[in-house]
Amino acid sequence: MLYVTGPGHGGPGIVANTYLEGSYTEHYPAITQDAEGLRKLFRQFSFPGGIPSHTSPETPGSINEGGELGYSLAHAYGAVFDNRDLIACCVVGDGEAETGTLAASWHSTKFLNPARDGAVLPVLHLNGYKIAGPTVLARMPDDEIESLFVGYGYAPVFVEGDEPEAMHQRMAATLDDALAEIQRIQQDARENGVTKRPRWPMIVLRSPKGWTGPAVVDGLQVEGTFRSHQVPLAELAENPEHLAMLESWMRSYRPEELFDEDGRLVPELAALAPEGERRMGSNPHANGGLLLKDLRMPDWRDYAVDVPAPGTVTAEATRVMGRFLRDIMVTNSETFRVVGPDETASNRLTALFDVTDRAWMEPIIESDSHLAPDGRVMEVLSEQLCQGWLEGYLLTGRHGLFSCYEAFIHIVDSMFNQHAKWLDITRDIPWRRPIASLNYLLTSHVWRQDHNGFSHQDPGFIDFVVNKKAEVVRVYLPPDANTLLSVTDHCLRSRHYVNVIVAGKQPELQYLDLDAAIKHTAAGIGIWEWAGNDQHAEPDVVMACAGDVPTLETLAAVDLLRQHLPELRVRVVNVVDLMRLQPERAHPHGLSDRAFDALFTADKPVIFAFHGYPWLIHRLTYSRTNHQSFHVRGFVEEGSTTTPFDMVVRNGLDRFHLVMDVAERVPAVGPHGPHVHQTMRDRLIEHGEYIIQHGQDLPAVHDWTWPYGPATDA
Ligand SMILES: Cc1ncc(C[n+]2csc(CCOP(=O)(O)OP(=O)(O)O)c2C)c(N)n1
Repeated sequence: MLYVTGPGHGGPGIVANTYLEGSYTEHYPAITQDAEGLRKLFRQFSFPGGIPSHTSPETPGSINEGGELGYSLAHAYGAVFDNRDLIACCVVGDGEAETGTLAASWHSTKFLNPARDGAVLPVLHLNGYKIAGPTVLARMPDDEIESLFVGYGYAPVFVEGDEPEAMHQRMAATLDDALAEIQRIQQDARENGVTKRPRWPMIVLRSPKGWTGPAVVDGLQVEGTFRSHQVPLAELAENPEHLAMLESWMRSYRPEELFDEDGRLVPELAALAPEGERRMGSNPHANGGLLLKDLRMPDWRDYAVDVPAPGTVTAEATRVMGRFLRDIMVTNSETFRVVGPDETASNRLTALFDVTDRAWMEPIIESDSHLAPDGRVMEVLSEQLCQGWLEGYLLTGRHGLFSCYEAFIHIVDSMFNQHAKWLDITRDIPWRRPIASLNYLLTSHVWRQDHNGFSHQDPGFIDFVVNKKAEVVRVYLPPDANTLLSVTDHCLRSRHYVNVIVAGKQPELQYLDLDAAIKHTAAGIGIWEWAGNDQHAEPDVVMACAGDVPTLETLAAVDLLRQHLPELRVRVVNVVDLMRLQPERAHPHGLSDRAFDALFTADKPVIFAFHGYPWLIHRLTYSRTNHQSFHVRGFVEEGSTTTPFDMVVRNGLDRFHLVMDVAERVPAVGPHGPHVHQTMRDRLIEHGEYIIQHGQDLPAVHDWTWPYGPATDA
């Protein structure tokens, strides 16, 4: 049984109980089970260098950081998927229940298979208030609450009152009934097969906020009101009356009956707790790295696309990746899931449906496609729910991938934030074991949204990701299918990171054969010798690129440069691992200044075509020797419903603008500059005329391929 506590300040509940059962002291030996240990436990609470007032990574038995409310129920469900013997009891605060993520999470039962998965027992705690006002749910009458949760598919049972003794008995009996019902549901499904979605039990607990705390403080009612939130008695050092109230409040729990003279819990109470791993603070599911096993991975090389010469054949990178994921799904049929907001097929990971379906416990009708109770692809149109489920799944020791439209991954910015913090903090907690990385595939990206337009165009998630500690974030921009395969393999084997992979799903030119892809992704950044002509001297210009579309535009620009400025020495540098751009002191993947200067030169112009917002490249490279020569082009918020090439034109990332940059900025171009510039300007005008007439890109653009033959001939 896993305990997940959602409400704002439920943290002390789990800290206190893990202390009483002994597991806290095992994790933190300085917090001994005697008066001295008790003192330390109390003193560290909400104190500098101590522990926060909500559950946190330091809390034994917790997989939920309770600071940012809303994720407890999604985490609980994520934890029990494929964990048939696990029950997660999840207390949901009525304030927390107002958040969007929590509101969506109730629907998780539609994806929970009682034969294969464990169960969640939600306890909705209607204590009436959040920080400063009433909660929406608590002011609803019981009949409406009942209708709401029956509508969500639960069988709610109410435990209501304010008399502690009676309430304890009622709660204990209700818990027994709920657990018996869960077992009955599971046994039925496991013995007779899954026929329909069960009506899972849940508990609605109505109790006063600040229950058993000080009733009235300074003439104001506190117990049972919002005033009891967090700190019911303030300024204890200066206010002897408050101090006396605190003492009588604490004494009301009769500690002398609970602890012996040395401050140890009396034996008959200590004996009530379960033993060993059954204790809430010692449950290995709450320290998932203990249970984590490597994925059984097929060899990604077997899925590689044949690339006889760079830039001549096309493939859909994510479709190729889908075949790899399909076989990973087969060999890891209980420990790997793919989540996404209804986009697995749209993102072309369709091969997954050769071996599994979308998880679905609702009725299935004939016209449906790939739905089944035992499906392993988790699709729900709530990015938050996808994220929360996957986090819960990973935190309990399994593996997964979240595939999402690039623009809409922003919906989970804050959840990513919290997860990255969790990873960061747990790196320094010795008893927490590393978990599998959280892997994002961001596709349907900014540069290929021909019909959807501006709403679907935003490459900014990676800007946000790189704010996080370098130790826990990685960003990859594989330019083609083989590099995507290699990056995927790497990410799925990694531990304790957030990996963001940005890759296109449309048919696109392929550049690297298997051998070249292995080398390029291992290095993360490198000169594409076959694309440049600077083999025997310093280049006059470095054409750098990161991302599939910028790589295409850069190579097409290099082709134009070869035609119009054949004397110009051009170097092409491609970046797969964005973190290579940072100095080694800033990120573990960072290049040394020497290595960076060797690639980008100390003083030559660098024209950098980037998938995302240009400022990110400046941010990552600002301290490099040659930074003042970096001219970066990327998405500058010029979104539209237009042709693929027009999108890059509008943002100045196209081949013609890149050549114009060279003409303007590279001294070696000399007097040819204005002429080349004008030729490119004319091409842009032709492009504009053509798309208005034909609604599609010029054949010379659309059908462009790399004309210089196999890599070895370049
Ligand atoms: C997403 C989010 N918004 C706001 C807050 C600030 N906050 C902390 S506690 C709290 C009230 C929580 O109420 P509830 O979930 O009912 O918990 P309880 O009353 O049991 O403390 C709020 C709004 C937060 N922690 N997270």
